[in-house]
Formats: sequence, structure tokens, C-alpha cells
Amino acid sequence: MDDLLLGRLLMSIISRNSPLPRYYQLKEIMREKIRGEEWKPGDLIPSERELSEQYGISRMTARQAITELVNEGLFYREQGRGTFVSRHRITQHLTQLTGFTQDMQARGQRASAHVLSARMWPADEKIAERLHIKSGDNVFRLHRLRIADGDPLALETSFIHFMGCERLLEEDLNAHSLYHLLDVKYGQPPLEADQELEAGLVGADEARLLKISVGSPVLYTRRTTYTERKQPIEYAASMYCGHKYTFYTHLQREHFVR
Ligand code: 16G
Repeated sequence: MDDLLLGRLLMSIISRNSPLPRYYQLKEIMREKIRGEEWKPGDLIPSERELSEQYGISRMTARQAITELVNEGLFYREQGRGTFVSRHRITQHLTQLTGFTQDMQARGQRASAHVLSARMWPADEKIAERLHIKSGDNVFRLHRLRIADGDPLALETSFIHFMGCERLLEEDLNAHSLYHLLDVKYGQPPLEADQELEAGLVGADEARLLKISVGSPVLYTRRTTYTERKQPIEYAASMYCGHKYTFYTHLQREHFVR
């Protein structure tokens, strides 16, 4: 038997004599299956029961290995369907101001939205502060599930304010880009933004919409977007599926003195 074949075979057996814990060995075996493309992005992986039978380990050990790979982002769980190999992540650059549709188009994907609600809404104190308006002023509130090629990626709640923003009630925001409309139709081009990121775990309602398991990791973002003369036009609170995104930023050291 050649070394490569022997290596492959050894990589698919859990050794009882190894100092490495069994869950860890199973993790390495599954990692190898992804590396070797035996398991491809989007593939359903075997259940805990199947893995425990196949490798002669307890279901708890199989569960631990799967959970750790979910937490590392290599797998993701879908409620009631099972665990899948993660697809290639979407990289969002944190140095350029782009909208969802623009991001997806740049990747050759078709962006869409499922509008969950769109209405006028009195701003509370926090939103009023972000949009530089008075608490109780009416803003256009838009709650959307964002989808790329049929895959739900994020939930976004936008609060938009400019003179005449109620005209947005008539727009078809399932099909059209908000940023494009703001720029081209309403003369409010999104030019710059302040954005915060925070880690969290998804709750039951959002998990159902995003088709992920309750408690999966998500990334919360809060973005205030400005038009000319730093006039705020949108405050958006969004939730991105943790296993589908990488946020990238280039850093440069200022005033480097040796
Ligand atoms: C981005 C923005 C969101 C904005 C949307 C417009 C973040 C982190 N992102 O997803 O604020 O409403 O783009 O997308 O909040 P659209 O032009 O496709 O409607």
C-alpha cells in the first residue's frame, strides 16, 4: 500500500490508543473530507447517529465534534433538516460603502429581498439621535430579509428620513435596491457611513426566517448612512448569518516610530 493511501486510511479511523481525544480525531477526519472535496459546500453531513455507528464512538462524542465545527464556521445547521458543509463565505469590505445589491452583483449573484414590513413609524429617542431628528418624527421603517440566489443571508431593519421619505411606501422594495433608489430617484446618494459590529446568537423568530438553528452565531451591525454634508439618511440594524460572512478591513499603522 502506498504512503498516500495508508495516510488516507489512517485519517479515516478513530484510534483508541491515540492520546488525542476521540471528538478531536473525528473533527480532523471531517476536516479532511472537506479538504479532499469528498464533502462539498452545501452537502448534508451524516447524522450524529450515523457518525457514531460508522466510527464506533458515542453520539455525544459525534455531537461535540459537529458542534465545534459549527462554531468554527465549517458547518451550519438548518432547523429540522440537518447539518451542512458551509458555502464559501461572502467577504464584505469595511472600507467601502456598498449596499447589499451592489455587493451581490459584484460576486455575480442575484440579490433580492423579502419585505417583511414597510411603513411610516415614529422615531424613538435612539433612532432620532442617529438621524438628527426629533423623537416622534415620522421615518420610513423597512424590515427586509436579504437573499442572494435564493439563500437567506441577513435581516435588515432600516429607518430612513429625508423630506418626502413617505414616497418610499409606493416602491417595490422586494425587487429594487434601496441605495439605488435613494441615489437615482430621490437625490439622496448614500456617501459615507458609521458602522458598528457585534457578535450574538440568533433568537427563534429570526432563526426561522434565516433558515438556521436557534442559537447559531450571527453578526449584528448598526450602520448610520449619510448623504451630502454628512446629513444622516438611514439608520440600519442588521443581522448577518455568522457562517456566511467574513468582514475584511485593511489596517495601517499610523506614525510608526522605530
Ligand atoms: C446594506 C446596508 C443596509 C442598506 C442596504 C441597501 C448594513 C450593514 N448594510 O446591506 O444598511 O439598507 O445595504 O441595500 O447595514 P440595497 O441597496 O440592496 O437595498
